[in-house]
Amino acid sequence: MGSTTTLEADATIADKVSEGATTTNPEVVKWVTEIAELTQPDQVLWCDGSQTEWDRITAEMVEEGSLIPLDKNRRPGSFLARSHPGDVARVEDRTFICSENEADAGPTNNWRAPDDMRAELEPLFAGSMRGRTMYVVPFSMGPVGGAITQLGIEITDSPYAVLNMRIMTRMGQAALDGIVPGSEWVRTVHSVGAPLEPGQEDVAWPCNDLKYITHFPETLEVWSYGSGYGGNALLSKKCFALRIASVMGRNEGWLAEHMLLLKLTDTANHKTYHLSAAFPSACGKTNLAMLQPTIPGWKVETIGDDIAWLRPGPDGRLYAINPEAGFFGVAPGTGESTNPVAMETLWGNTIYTNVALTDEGDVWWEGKTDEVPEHLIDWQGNDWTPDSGRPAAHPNSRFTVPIQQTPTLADDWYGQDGVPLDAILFGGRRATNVPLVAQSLSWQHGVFVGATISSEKTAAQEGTVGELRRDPFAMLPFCGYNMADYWGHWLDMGERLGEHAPKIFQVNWFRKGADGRYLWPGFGENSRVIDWIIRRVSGQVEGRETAVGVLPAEGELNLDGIEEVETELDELFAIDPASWLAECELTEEFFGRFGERVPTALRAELAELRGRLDA
Ligand code: GTP
Ligand code: SPV
Ligand code: MN
Repeated sequence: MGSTTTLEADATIADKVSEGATTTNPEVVKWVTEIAELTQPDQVLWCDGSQTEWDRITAEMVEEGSLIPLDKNRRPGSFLARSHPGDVARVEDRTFICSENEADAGPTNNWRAPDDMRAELEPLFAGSMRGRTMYVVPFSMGPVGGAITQLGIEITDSPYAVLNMRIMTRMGQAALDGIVPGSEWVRTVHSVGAPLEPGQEDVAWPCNDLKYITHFPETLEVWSYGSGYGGNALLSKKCFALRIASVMGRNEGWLAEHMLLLKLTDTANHKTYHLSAAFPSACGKTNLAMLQPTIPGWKVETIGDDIAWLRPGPDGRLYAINPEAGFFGVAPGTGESTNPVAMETLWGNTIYTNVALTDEGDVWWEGKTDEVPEHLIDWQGNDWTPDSGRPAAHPNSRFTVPIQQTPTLADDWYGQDGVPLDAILFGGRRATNVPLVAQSLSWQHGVFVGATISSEKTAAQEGTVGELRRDPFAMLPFCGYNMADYWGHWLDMGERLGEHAPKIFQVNWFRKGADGRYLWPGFGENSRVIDWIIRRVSGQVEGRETAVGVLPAEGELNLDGIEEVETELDELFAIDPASWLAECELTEEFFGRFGERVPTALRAELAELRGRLDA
């Protein structure tokens, strides 16, 4: 069990640590002491990630009314949390990259000078943990000691964040032991920004109207204030593993990506392949990571669903790990028919956020079952019936579940050195224009495709759902440095990998017909597209070259059993030169935002695409 330290008088925190997670690293002790002096919590708890600690924190939260225990027979070890109605998604307009130079943050990020931001944050964090416990959460991203692994500590006053971090990361003593004097590790601080006066009663989901999600890439720090929501509060995730890690990767020659990771086995000859895919938030990563093929001949195993770190290995190939240890997945739309693997994974030990509660003490959300319950308590705690005229679960409601509960988990998730990638997919939600699948003509063309991806906005971030926006590499909200430099880094990676470079594909599960229906059945049927991709990678099919890339040639896409889709194929693969040329205009405008920093290779790709479309 973690040890509690009361911050009083003479003794230092180090003196008072006697059990649980402990460290003799003076750098860590000094930093924790400084943060405690700034934020003035009632007590400091060094977390060890144990079951005992979990049991105690969940019991306290249930007692205080900030967690609802679910029925033990239906969802053992599982809880429901309801957020403040204004704290349900990432806040991109309150997210800042505080690099020394504004140009290093680039035009797609909000920027503040580090000193200015520190000055702005200081009065907010001063005393922000008063009346609360300050938790010190050491964690490892990737297996401790792994070739691509990184370590960090999150200080937080949110027990909800602590529980989620225990699921999402390898948390505890082993991680803390890896943080030795002089080693590189990431310092992250989180406060919900809701200090309690003596005697003041707490609310179920403390947060502050004022929010700051700030990143200091040069000093490897994250400071997050005012929100309890996943991506704003679980600092290992988007803040560290993408925004800070992307900068570390640029400096050290690797890549931090918003990607799922999966393993494919061709069951006839036992050949294995590995694939990663970058889709924007709520655009199908979790679903593809847990794919159940509807065609014979393939076994799919899951390695990761949201973040992948990619690094060239000693043999010159590109190796990938999933640095996380759990899923923070979108609940709505997850059901037996769409994602049975997720449903099985969610048998227990899960924290649900903003889903509905059934009268039996189980959870429900839109799409979980075809049959809609007659009565529920909705995500805001109100009575709900099917004719209430509003969703029972928030569209961005989520589950947090340990990855080790996934029935399809690949052994590779445990591996120290990652898996070699054969193919990389880029995708988005596009009702028009973008074909079901297209292979890029080269690595350079693939980087152009990734750089120019656009997608309809989802509920994963504050803003207007459905609005089309550029989301390069699905990293628009997550790239911690100048996006144009990031494209350059990808081009450099291609040079370095040479003939070992994975093949790059663009996919779109979301194309719609004139009647507004999806043309492609999606979900398990996406295995047909993956099948074609792997047959391209292994040189078994030719495809046909078009202006936008190589598409499946007549008969190459396996449609056995879904012959009715045959009639949609023309529309699914239609390439309208006029609309593509119009997109090229927008791409030129988009590149214009980055000025001279856009790699010339990408401008050349744009010119070549226009040439092919004109031909
Ligand atoms: P983040 O966790 O936000 O990064 O998202 P994600 O990319 O992991 O998204 P996820 O897999 O959870 O999918 C989000 C939504 O897309 C869900 O509502 C799914 O039902 C829907 N979805 C996923 N795959 C498909 C598909 O192949 N076709 C269609 N039509 N919808 C899909
Ligand atoms: C996303 O929005 O891409 C997520 C959820 O994966 S969060 O961790 O909240 O960013
Ligand atoms: Mn994500």
